[in-house]
Amino acid sequence: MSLWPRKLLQELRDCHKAVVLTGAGVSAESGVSTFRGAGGLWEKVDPMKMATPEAFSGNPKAVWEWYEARRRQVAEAAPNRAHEVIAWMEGYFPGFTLVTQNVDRLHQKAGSRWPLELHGSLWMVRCTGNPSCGEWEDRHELVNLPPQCPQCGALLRPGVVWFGEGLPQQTWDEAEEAARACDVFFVIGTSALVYPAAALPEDPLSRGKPVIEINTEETPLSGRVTLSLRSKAGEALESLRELLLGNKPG
Ligand code: BV8
Ligand code: ZN
Repeated sequence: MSLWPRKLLQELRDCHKAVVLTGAGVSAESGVSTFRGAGGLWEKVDPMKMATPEAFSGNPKAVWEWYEARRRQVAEAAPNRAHEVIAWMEGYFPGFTLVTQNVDRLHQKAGSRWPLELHGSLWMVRCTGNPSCGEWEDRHELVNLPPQCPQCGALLRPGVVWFGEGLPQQTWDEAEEAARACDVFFVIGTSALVYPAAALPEDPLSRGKPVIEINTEETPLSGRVTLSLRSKAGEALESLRELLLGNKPG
């Protein structure tokens, strides 16, 4: 019995503009820690003590050490089947937008060309100087923590969006625009608790468009979407690709 109803498969084959919103659950099968749930990052660390501007200004070294540990974990990680199928979807659907809350850049490693990174990236650093020297990609091991800006000597901070901080405006605007224009919306591997990202499915839901959730657990969205698959992202997406390519009867 297929996870994917035949009628929905036909709608997907006829779809013009697809949007995929991903969360940490998509990277779980790559060995990258999620935030909530068993073994999640927030089990060991209070987010308000590590993922806020106040936490950083209060103890920049501790915050940097936490982010460095995550950078190291991610640097060893390889994209998994979920990332690969999502990269494949970019070429399958005539219009496709990937919106991610993830900061690990595994989507890019799997070949996704333009993920909208709502919460920034572990590989970006930003000068806290006033005025700031800007933000840039930094992929090497940061030795002396907290690192200093090579231009002005001010502290560098991780280029991620912390609680209480606004999302990058243009990235958010593009994500909202894609959600408003899509005719199918996938929500994959997110607890759908963090706003404003968690609000993105509202528009396609209000327009009666198919909203498909893939998650190993129930979320606040599960009872409201067209289809909520209780499955690992890699498995469900691999079976979807096979069905859309016609390898298996739907
Ligand atoms: C904003 C940093 C306004 C980067 C993150 C009180 C104080 C301050 C703010 C607020 C407040 N109350 C509410 C808010 C708003 C707040 C918010 O939503 N809080 C929630 C918790 C209530 N939002 C904000 O603060 C945002 N900014 O509102 O600013 C503003 C506006 C303009 C100008 C100024 C200010 C900022 C939000 C971004 C916060 N930064 N992280 C980092 O360190 O990584 S959030 C953090 O949670 C991560 O970034 C992550 O992206 C995000 C969401 O988590 P998920 O990705 O969903 O991961 P999670 O572990 O939760 O879930 C994984 C799921 O996968 C689970 O459901 C699991 O079942 C599933 N799963 C597991 N394995 C698999 C699987 N599914 C499929 N397959 C598997 N194999
Ligand atoms: Zn600087």
